[in-house]
Amino acid sequence: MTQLLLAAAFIAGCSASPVEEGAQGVTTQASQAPPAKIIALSGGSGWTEIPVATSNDDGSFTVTSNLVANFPSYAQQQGATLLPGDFNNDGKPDLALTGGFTSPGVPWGSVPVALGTGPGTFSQTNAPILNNFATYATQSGAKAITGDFNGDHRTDIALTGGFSSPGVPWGSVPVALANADGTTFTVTNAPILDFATYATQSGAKAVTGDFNGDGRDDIALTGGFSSPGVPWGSVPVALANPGGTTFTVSNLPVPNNFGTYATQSGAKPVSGDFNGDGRGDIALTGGFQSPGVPWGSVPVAFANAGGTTFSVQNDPVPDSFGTFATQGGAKPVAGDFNHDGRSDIALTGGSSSPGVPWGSLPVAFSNGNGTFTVKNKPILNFGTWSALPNVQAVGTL
Ligand SMILES: [Ca+2]
Ligand SMILES: [Ca+2]
Ligand SMILES: [Ca+2]
Ligand SMILES: [Ca+2]
Repeated sequence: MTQLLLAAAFIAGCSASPVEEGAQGVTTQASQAPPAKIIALSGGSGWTEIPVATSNDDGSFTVTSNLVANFPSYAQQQGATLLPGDFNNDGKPDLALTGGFTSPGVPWGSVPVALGTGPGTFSQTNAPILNNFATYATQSGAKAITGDFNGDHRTDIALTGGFSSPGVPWGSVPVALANADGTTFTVTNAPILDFATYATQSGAKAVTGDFNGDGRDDIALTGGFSSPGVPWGSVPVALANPGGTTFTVSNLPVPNNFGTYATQSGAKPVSGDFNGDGRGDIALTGGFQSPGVPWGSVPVAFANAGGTTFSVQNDPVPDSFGTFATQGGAKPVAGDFNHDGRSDIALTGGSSSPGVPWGSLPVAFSNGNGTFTVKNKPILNFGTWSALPNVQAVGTL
């Protein structure tokens, strides 16, 4: 299937402009059907398509892979990070890229966006972005995350964890708020002193979610060490203020060793609303309790009212999900894959042994109380594609 993608390169190159402009001219209204829950891939060498796995609600996925002008090649450029969202609020999943370099030392000055046009199809744009946002996205430590920070239902992009120079953390959080077209952004860069420093500490990973349920997405950090060997005992949270450009920061203790689990080898945080109460939560997968011994559970920190404290569950997860999550290349992707209002966790990119990619896609469907029901259905090519070098996977809508 890789060869098919490669063979299509010439077709994409010849037809790029007409396809792109034609698709952009279509202005359909949002479908009333429930939004698809998809996992998209990008970044594979030579790819000219965007592979998409659309959930069928039962743990199986329908896989498509369609040509998209330019975006797949941008995704292969150095530093490019794939981001999910619905940037124009039409109910169709979109993709964006930040952090790339045009050539060594020359950051992009734009944000490539692939707007969803239908099941598994996209229309590519690449509009300039101002105020150094594209440069910030390439600075040391910078990580791009997406969420609707101003609550207008269009996905926005924020950056955390960057250093303005060696040893000097940013003191601000750059935010790119999506404009109505979903392809251009309004950039701000307001101060957020302590939080910006926390985000640069060893091990810190940022996730987004609406932790206080006010309709604006917020940013949380887990996995950090306050000093070598000393895991955080808290979860720093930056709650988005009205307007989505400034944040109110808290840093309150988190119970039941969640802060320690988040620092254990292999642990990866993923955010979603795992109990369907309207507030974002944080789950951890992929960790080892000791060398060679994968977790047999999924720790979940459920946001309490207010969004600054969490209640932690750490219940056993069945069917080897904990082990799968530790296998080479496995990455958790959150989405509501069965449309029950609770976020679930899928694993992509794993290999059962070196050079043997999974032929299935494990999904842990949240039961809402910290436990999960696991499915692991065949998904042949998608498993192979997602395990290829440099491929990034994101879940959206
Ligand atoms: Ca969209
Ligand atoms: Ca927004
Ligand atoms: Ca919020
Ligand atoms: Ca929740």
